[in-house]
Amino acid sequence: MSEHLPNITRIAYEGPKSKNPLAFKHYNAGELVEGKSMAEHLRFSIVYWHTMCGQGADMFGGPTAIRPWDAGKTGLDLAKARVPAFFEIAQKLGMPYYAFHDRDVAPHGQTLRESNAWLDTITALLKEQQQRTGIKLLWGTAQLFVHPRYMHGAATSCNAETFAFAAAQVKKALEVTHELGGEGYTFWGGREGYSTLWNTDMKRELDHLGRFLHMAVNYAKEIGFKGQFYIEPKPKEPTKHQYDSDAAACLNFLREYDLLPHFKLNLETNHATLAGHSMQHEMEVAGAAGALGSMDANTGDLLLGWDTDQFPTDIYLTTQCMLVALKYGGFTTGGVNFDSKVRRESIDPEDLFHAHIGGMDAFARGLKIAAAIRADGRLAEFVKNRYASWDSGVGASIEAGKENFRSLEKLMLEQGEAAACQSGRQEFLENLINQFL
Ligand code: XUL
Ligand code: CO
Repeated sequence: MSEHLPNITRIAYEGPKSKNPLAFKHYNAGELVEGKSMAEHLRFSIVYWHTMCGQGADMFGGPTAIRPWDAGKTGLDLAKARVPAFFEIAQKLGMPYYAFHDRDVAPHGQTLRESNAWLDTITALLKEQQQRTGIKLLWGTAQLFVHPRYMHGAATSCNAETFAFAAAQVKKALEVTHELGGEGYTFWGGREGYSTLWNTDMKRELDHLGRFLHMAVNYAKEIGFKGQFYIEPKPKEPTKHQYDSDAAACLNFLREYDLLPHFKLNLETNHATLAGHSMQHEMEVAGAAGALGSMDANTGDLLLGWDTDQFPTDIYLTTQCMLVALKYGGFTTGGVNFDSKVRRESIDPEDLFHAHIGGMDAFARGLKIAAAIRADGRLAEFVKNRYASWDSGVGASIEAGKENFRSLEKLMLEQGEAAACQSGRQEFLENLINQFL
């Protein structure tokens, strides 16, 4: 196989003192943390859409990226040329997983039949590359938002035939994901939401979305696909109000439509911040509901209010993510999926390497720091003690369901006042965390 980037070899772990920009300083795949290798904890994944299709275009200007494998090609030829280039990058980065949309890997055809045929052609190439490299599919998805037919949404469109087309597209994407041994399948809302309530029957649209997801669950059973289904919350962009706005809204929707047994959440950092939450909050909400599935790792920009999808480099953030992940038993079906893109001005293929190396190192550090905080035990001990009043006496009795308003009123009338509150010690705890960074 001819290499596109002969000057870049397999990225090695060289340790924190290395000055080689094309080496890992912290991500040491085989190193054990809490008895499991870093690779097993983090289950890194690279995405096809940003890595191969992201060309640096924005609302004010066209593509800027230099991608030698793209040169002079269009349509299916371009799609074919991208497959080996993608796997070369993924393999050199030591990525165990990847993720894609149907229309990232293969182009839109004139008809559904043509699109499906092209997707089959590319699926065969993806399969060959997976076999050659050992890289696996973390999850597949269908792109239900670019084509004009999806202008009003897909499963939540006012146009019933758009719903039908989306169903056909997801059917095919599920088959392809299954064919490639995908460990999951993700639904991100795309345009499942609304721009104005003046033209929207929200209840009807939500019912349709529930029905659509049940059809997916049923079809997966029919073809024997056992991968994990995920919903990826996002509050806005492209629509003003997306139905899957945050973790809590998704969980509520899944419960209301009896879908919770079939779905977990794929949480994305920049989506969390757009929703006015921290990623730690979103992960905690999902984890507490037993629905922490996977994460789309990236970050927003404090000064920009949109989905900038930057690579994560903030160790405070990755430490928080890994603390929650470890608390809830870590990623099993999911992983740390870099739904991140290089900046428009970072035009060289080499920038794709700096970006992913930085993200992987940031998460490896976050993992090590989180494990150190857990081994130290002071943080967990503090939280445990803060709730000590629930471990005995009236607290234990309330938790056991043995009290009611009358009994509690009686107790407080006898005592006259509740026990004094103790300090929350936020600053003490912030200092404690900083000791590990
Ligand atoms: C959009 C986004 C998507 C999903 C997959 O903001 O995050 O790329 O991850 O459709
Ligand atoms: Co995403």
